[in-house]
Amino acid sequence: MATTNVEPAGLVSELGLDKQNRASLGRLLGHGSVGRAEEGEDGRMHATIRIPPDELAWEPAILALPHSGDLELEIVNDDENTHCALLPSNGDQQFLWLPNFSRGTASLKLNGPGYYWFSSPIGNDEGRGLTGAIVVMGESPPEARLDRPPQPRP
Ligand SMILES: [Cu+2]
Repeated sequence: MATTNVEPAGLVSELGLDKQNRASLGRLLGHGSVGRAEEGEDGRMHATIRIPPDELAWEPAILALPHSGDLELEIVNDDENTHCALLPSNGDQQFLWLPNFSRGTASLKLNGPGYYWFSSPIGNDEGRGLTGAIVVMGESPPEARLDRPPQPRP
């Protein structure tokens, strides 16, 4: 369930995260690494996100999913402090407590492309950097598209 981390700027560009109206609405989360979820043979996507010691950052801070669907996400807290994870899942949220040197697994369902924020909303974790995004690539399903003429896109 490894997540591949590539040189951030290159992958941000490759995924189309640095241009309006491509994978997302624009450049966000200028700091931190980018990783991709892997497709499992079980039809689910898998990824691991770590909190490295003494950095107050998610690794990766931006997790890209190749398309919408189910994600098995393992979160590892290698820090000497307790953190937590508040994670998105189809309009709902899931919460994991992450005591120091612990790990937890969340099963998330993200059925549409877009940006989904996650964070550790305890203490001042968010203010110190524990915010991240799951970016779901791909187009909206036809039934979710507006019935209107094609719009100009840059
Ligand atoms: Cu797939």
